[in-house]
Formats: sequence, structure tokens, C-alpha cells
Amino acid sequence: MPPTRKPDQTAPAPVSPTGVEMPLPDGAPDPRAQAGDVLTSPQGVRIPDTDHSLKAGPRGPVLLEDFHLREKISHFDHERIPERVVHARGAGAHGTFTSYGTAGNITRAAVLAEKGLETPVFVRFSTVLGSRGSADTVRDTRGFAVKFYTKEGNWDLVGNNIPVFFIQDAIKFPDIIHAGKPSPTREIPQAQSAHDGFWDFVSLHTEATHHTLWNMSDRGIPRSYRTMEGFGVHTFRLVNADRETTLVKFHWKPVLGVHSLTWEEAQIAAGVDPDFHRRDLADAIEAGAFPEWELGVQIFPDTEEETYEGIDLLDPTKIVPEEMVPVQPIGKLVLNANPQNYFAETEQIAFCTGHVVPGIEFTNDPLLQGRNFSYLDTQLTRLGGPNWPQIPINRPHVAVNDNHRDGFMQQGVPVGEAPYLPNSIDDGSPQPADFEHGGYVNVPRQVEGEVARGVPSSFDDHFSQPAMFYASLSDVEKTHTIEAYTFELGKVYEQEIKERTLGILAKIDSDLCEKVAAGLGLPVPDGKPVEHLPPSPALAQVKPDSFPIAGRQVGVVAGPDADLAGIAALRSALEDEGAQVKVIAPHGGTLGKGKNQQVVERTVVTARSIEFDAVVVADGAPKDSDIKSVVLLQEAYRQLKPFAAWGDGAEVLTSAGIDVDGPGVLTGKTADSLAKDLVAALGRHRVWEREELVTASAVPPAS
Ligand code: HDE
Repeated sequence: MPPTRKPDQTAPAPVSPTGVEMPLPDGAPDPRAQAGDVLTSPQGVRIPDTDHSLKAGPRGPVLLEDFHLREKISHFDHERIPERVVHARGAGAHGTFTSYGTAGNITRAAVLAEKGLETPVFVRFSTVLGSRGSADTVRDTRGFAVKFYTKEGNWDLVGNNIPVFFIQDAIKFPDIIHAGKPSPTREIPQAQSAHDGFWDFVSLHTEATHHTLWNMSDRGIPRSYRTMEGFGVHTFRLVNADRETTLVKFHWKPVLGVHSLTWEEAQIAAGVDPDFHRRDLADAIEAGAFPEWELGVQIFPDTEEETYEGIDLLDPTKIVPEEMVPVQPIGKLVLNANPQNYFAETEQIAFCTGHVVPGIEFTNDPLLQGRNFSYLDTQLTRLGGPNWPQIPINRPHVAVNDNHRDGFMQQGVPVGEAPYLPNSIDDGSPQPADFEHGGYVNVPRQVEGEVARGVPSSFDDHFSQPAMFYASLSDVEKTHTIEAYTFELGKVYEQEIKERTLGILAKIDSDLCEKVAAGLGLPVPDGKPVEHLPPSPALAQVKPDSFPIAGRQVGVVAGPDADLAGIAALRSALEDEGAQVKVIAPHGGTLGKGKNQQVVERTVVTARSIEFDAVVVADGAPKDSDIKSVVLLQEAYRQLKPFAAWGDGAEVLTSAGIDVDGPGVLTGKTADSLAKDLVAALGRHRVWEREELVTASAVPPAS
């Protein structure tokens, strides 16, 4: 008998747009479930041997009549679909969104308005520039796309982790992406902006300045998808039950706080673990440390000017500081299940900005208007035809009766004679729904103007908001931003491009401009910073606040003679807070016996600094550490991670050149005595006080 395989997934219900499925005889399994115990062909024929092709004799030619060979190879030949033009590299998860009901007065969309309503969601995070196989930790914008399967149809909020965009008009999208993608001649560099093309474009097209500055700040290298903010970017129009409108900007606030990698971590991870963010998301969910965000809105009156205190709400290169208009929480997102199949779910999900539900409308933001065309259009090529809404991950969780018919890969078997309206043959069905019956009826909007390719003059200010953003950063973040510009421009060949960029930086901040110029060895250009709004503390991510440590990784260096009871105690204290402990030892397997036995999760060969948020050395850990352990400790120290050591574990730190009296190094006699302080240190993300001591800055001081 072949071994029995019991797949945990049940067959997706084969529902067609008209709600009719091809009837299978009673008890017949759905072929799409891949659920039988015996290997078959796609036609259900049982296959005796899938390892050898059918030949005329063991040394003879392969026979064309081998239908199993042909079907197997042919299906394999067509396994790939075109990757996304942008945001090709991504990771996703299932979850729920629960409304607080606080938006009930501004929108009639039940997903936001009904207190306590739980709506299933699928979220896909992504990088923008890289191909599907590129590294997760490159410096880039991250996508934050949420599909809400609401009871009024699907709503897609397709946002980013940066609240502004490079361009103000969708017509420029091919230009910025062609500039950022690898050079068309050699197709390098992959997934990064540190090249002439990108800097050529953004230095000429100065409306990109704000977004570029965010990319060069620590926001461009998030620690995890779980520690990213998300933004809807555009201003949307919400409509309540009385058909009153307000303008809003959407914000996702991570419960774990906003936290980024250091540049060193990002670069090491890109080589050592290119799946760093993807792994982190899946591991956290599997461990029960479910990532959470609050959805909030900034609310603006819907006036004729569509501006707030002089800030044009239709300009996607502008934000409204939270100090001027606070973000009001309206619901919570929890990601609680990993996809079962990457391709079927994460790859095939199709987001469209045009997917909105009654109560959520668009504004005239020219970027948003263009996106509404692009996303629908791109799915036709990517998913091979117009029936992609029938793919399981894309199906709405409500009845669909759209009169759409035929096309590639039609899965439904529609019934009825009249897929048109009006009709009398099918009793006039399906009936359009008016406002009272939940129809998507637009709020009337006046539109008039001269036909021209114009831009409002309020879009012309390209520098005051970047200047405000830079002024709002903490000192540590400013240093990192200076280093990022110096690195990226240091990779640019054309002198003219570097000079042009320095000219832009001069308008933002003198210190930024001078230090980058010094790093590049170029003269500081003329020009002085523009005036800007007061700094917005909400924009800085390094703050004294403390955050939950769920899903954080703590590496414990140990060996056969280590205090295993101490490790067990520390593990339990950290796990109580949702953090995870990984024991690192010279060899794999287990350490010790009995109740304190420890499984070795990482060996000295497989461990690297980047995967730990804190490093602990156990009492009794080997003193004759090899070079890999020393590298691990030194890197983690440089990356400002909290350290702890108990008993003679401190000697291991000292011999690796780490000052045990330095900031963020906890020492004590027992593991117990360290746990509380270690939890507190992890909650502050990094030991920022150490930055000055360890940064051999890549940037020489400005003269
Ligand atoms: Fe996108 N964008 N975009 N974009 N975008 C796509 O759609 C496009 C923009 C964003 O995980 C594509 O299905 C145009 C802003 C995310 O599947 C494509 C313009 C923001 C994702 C497309 C923009 C985004 C995409 C490629 C200028 C943040 C990944 C594949 C008007 C608010 C969604 C696809 C996922 C994907 C077009 C600008 C976010 C080609 C024309 C602004 C998160 O349709």
C-alpha cells in the first residue's frame, strides 16, 4: 500500500461568480484539493513509477507515448508566472481586523464603523525594486498591502511604510521605476538604489526629495515587518450614513514600536539570510507572537480647497504632522496565520486601489487616480486573464453576481440565459442596489476645469517637508541618514549627479549637506536651508519609550559545562514575555541531561549576530572561543544590542574585547538576577548610549 497522506487543507469550494459550481457526483473528491493517497496523473489515472521514463529497453530511446512524462514536464514548464513589475519580493499572512467603532460617525463602511466587527484580512509586505528572489534587507521602501474581506465586498488598502511618494502624478511612475531598477545594460545592481540611474532621476526630479530622504533614514531598513508603520499615503474621502464627507489619511501603528536594522545588520543579512524579514514574520506567527497594528486616521474637513493649514491634501509628497492633526485609533489588525502555500496565496493575491466599499471614496490625488487604472491592468498579465478574482485568495467573502462571463481559466459554470441588464428572460436579475440597499453610490462631486497637463502651484514646494522631516529625527537617526547618503552617493560614478544631490541637501540642512560633501570629498555647494514647519517628534523613531518584546530573539552562548539550570530559568522568564531563546554552542544536539537539558538551536558555525536582539553568555560557557564566536559578540556589540552574562560568562565578553562595564552590558551572579533588566533593555530596542563609543563613522567630520 502506498503511504497515506492526510492533507490538512480541505478543498476550496468551487464557487463561480454566479454561485454555481459544476456538480461532482456524491462523494467524489475535488481534484483541486490534491487530497488522494495515491499518485495520479492530472486526469486521475494511477501512476506506478514517477522516477523513470518509458523506454524501449533500459538503454533505449524514450517513447513519445509516455503521457506521464509529458504531463509532468509540461506542467512544470509553466509553473512560473510573471513576477510583479514592482513589489515582486514579498511575504504575507492571514489575520483579522477588529473595528473599534470609533469611525462610525465618519464612514458607513461596516469594516470601520461597526464596533467589534471582525473582518478577515490578508496582508502582503514587500520590497519595491528587487526581483522575487532578491534579499529582504536592502535599503528600499516596503509595501504594506491589506486586503479586507468585508461583508460589503473586498477593500484593498495598498500602502507603504513611508507616508509620501517619489512622484505627484502617476504618469511619472514608469520613469522612477526605470531609474531605480537595475541598469538595462548589465542588469545590476539588484534591489537597491545605490546607483547612477536612481540618483540621476531623483536629483533632477526634485519632488522625489521627501521620499528619498525617508529611504535614506532608518525607515529604509526596517528590523522586521512587525516593527514598521504603514501609511495609505493618499488622502481618501470617507462618507457616513448621512452622506457627509471627511478627508482622511490612514496610518498603521505597530504595537511593537517602529524599529530598524543598522546598516551593518542589513548588509550582513542580505548575504547570510536573504529571507530575514520573511522568516521573522513566519516564525513570529508560528510562535504565537502575533504581529499587531492599530489602524488610525487623521481627519480633515472636506473643504473646497482640499488643504489643511496650507498643506495640500492632494499632494502625495506631503504629510500633515501628527502634532497638528493627531492620529485617531479606529481598529486593530492581528496577523495570526501563515499561508499554507506561498504561490497560491502570497503570490496570487491581487491588490487593486480601486477595490473600495461603500463609505470609502477617492480624492483627486493624481497619483491615486492613475493607480486605480494600473493595478487592475497589471493583474491581467500577471494572473493570465480576467478571471483572477475567482482565485481562492482573491475571492470576496460575499455573494458575487457580476454578469462577467467567459475568459481564460473560467472556474464557474454560470447558469441563466441573460448575462446582461436589463433583461426579462431571467426576471431582470441581478438587480442593481441603490444607496439604501448598500449600493456603492458616489457622493456627487463637482468637477470642472480647463483641460491641460498642469500642476497646482501648491505642488511646487519640494523641500520644506523634507527639511522638517530631517529636523525631526533623533541625533542617532541623523547620523545614520548622513551615512546612508554618503554610502549611496559613494557608489555613483557621475560627479555631476553627486553635485546636483548636494545642491538639494543644501536646501534641507547645512550639517547634512556638509557632512555628506566631506564624505564624498566634494565642495559644499552654495545655498541655504528652506524654512519649514516646526519639527514633528512623532517622526523620530529613536525615543525613550519602551515596547513589548514579543517575538524578540535572544542568543545564549553556552557549552557542555554551562549552567543549564540558569539557562532554563532565563528561558522561562523571557518566554513569559513572548521572547524566544536560542542556545548557541560549539556543536549541535543537546547539552546536559534531565530537566535542564537544553537543545542547541544554533552552533557557532550557524549563528550570526543579525538574528539576535540580545546576546547572553552563560556561566560556564567555553572560554577558548573560536574566531566565529568572537565575531558574533563583537558584531552584536557594535549593533548596539543588549548583553548579559552571569558567573564567569563575563570573562568570555572581556576576552572578545567587550567592556563589561560599558553601556547595555548586564552582569550578575545568577541568570535570575539578569532577566528583568534584560527584558527592559530589549523593550528599548537598542542600547543607543553605546552608539558614540562604537561608531567608527564612515563619514569624516565636516571641516
Ligand atoms: Fe504601486 N503598483 N503603483 N504603489 N504598489 C503595484 O500592482 C503603481 C504606489 C504598492 O503586495 C503593481 O499588483 C503605480 C504608491 C504596493 O501585491 C502596479 C503607481 C504606493 C504594491 C503598481 C504606484 C504603492 C504595489 C505591481 C503610481 C503606496 C504591492 C503589481 C501612481 C501608497 C502590492 C501589482 C502587493 C504594486 C502601480 C505607486 C504601493 C504595477 C502606477 C504611491 C504595496 O500595478
